[in-house]
Amino acid sequence: MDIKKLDKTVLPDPSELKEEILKKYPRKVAKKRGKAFIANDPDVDQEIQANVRTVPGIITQRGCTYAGCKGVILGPSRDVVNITHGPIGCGFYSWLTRRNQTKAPTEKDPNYMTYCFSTDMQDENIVFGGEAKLKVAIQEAYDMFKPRTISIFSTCPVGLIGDDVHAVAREMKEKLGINIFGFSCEGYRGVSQSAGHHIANNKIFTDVIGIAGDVKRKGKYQINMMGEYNIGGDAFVLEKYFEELGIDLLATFSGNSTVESYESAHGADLNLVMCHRSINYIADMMEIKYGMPWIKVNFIGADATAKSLRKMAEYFGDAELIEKTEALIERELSGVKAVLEEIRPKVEGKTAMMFVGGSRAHHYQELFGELGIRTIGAGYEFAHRDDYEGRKVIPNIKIDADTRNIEDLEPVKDEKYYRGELAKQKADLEAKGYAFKEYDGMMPEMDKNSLVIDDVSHWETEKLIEMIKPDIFCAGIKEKYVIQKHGIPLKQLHSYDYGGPYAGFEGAINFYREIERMLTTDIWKLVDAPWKLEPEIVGCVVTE
Ligand code: CFM
Repeated sequence: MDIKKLDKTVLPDPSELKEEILKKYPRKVAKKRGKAFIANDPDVDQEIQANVRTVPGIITQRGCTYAGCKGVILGPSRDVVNITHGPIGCGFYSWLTRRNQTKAPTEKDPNYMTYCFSTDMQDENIVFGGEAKLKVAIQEAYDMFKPRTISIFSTCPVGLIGDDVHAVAREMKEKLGINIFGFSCEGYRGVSQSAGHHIANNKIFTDVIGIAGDVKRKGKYQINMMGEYNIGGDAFVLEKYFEELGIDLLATFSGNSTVESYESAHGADLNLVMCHRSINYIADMMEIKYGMPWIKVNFIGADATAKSLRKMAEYFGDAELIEKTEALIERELSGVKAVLEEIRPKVEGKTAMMFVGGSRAHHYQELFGELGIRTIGAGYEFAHRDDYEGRKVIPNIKIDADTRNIEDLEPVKDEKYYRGELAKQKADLEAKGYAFKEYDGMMPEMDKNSLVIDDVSHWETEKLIEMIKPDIFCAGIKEKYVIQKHGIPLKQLHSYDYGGPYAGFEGAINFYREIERMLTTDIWKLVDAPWKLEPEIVGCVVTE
């Protein structure tokens, strides 16, 4: 069933609009920003500038390397004590208050996600060094919680003063006999949180995955789900589907997960990659070391979910599994279709813009497409060119000093745990046209003349609103109230505005209803930007 039927009228050429926005900048800045600002043409290979430093002074929506490492990748695992080595603000603001949900099987199972651990560095530690304080913090956390794993996250000052978190980790690991490792993920280490993803991927790969050694098989089909962070309970929905299909989910990186589960993730037969940006490194490295292939999936959107489930079943090739998968899809899609028939006529033809992270600005276009809403502008905050243009451009991506700053590991085949039969299965399927390790990126799927903008700035966002006025805007909390004051509803796609889940079929239904609610209310017509009604600054001039 093709539930998408987009209006294919060609959008107007946005070149003038682009000029208008860029002309405010100094010449050099305009030239640089211009390369990140594309009038899309899906039939032509266009290069976008991505993953480069934001021009100082521009208000970006990006986060820091520490945020990507701690907040995104390791944060959602519940059985690890994540210690922020740094001033208290870094720990406080990365406290997981943004709805990475988790469910420990019993009350006795560890769940440290509600806590915030920090060494609370003071001036004195900055001057005389913070290693001693870090050791005390690790000891204290160990005495209190007896966790199986402790990890340490470096913040900016740690890198500046040269504390060796890795040496401390080694010493305390030896002393306490549990797994302890540190991350050199100082906020400034990369151009955005994307660097933090890479750093986290590396350490999880070297220090966690596979350390369980020999593990007994759980069942016939074993998978890992990668790049699914359980925002709003998305992972719970997918877990239900896997269970129904008789698929054993060994580990999810990292929504609703435990570090303990990563230790035996090398037993999977297949890795599913949801957020390509944040986790492709581990997927690639696991294939080299253990032989398990990976496929890109997308569980945002009903059609996309069906396609991804089918692709997974096809990989295993078992008739019974394929039949079960088809039954699940048929049952769920009939529910989806009923809701869509009710909602789509009310919102069809509206327009959306979305500027989010490193994967959602693409994935969520599926859901809007199903509603007949057209995405006329989209971009990522910190993605790389491959997330826009597809993995085919990876060999051509220029390696700059900022990228070189992050280590590229060179894994080798694991003599004991490499699964030769999986590599063979992959080759057989590939011969039949099945695509592995493939991601075409966002731009080929967007309409001609839609705007694609990387690292959109605050100024540009306001201009887009003023000049284009989309019916709905998707971004995060930093943009939300500015946009809404312009009379345009903003749907947060980082925290889901405390709604969700939006993954899978039931998630799609939740999303349709939410968008209907936001688009059909009259409240936005009543909003006028406050500065239009009253002057922002009042002054007076006194003359004699
Ligand atoms: Fe991947 Fe993410 Fe995202 Fe991301 Fe993020 Fe996020 Fe995101 Mo916010 S890992 S790239 S660094 S899907 S935190 S769970 S919502 S920006 S689009």
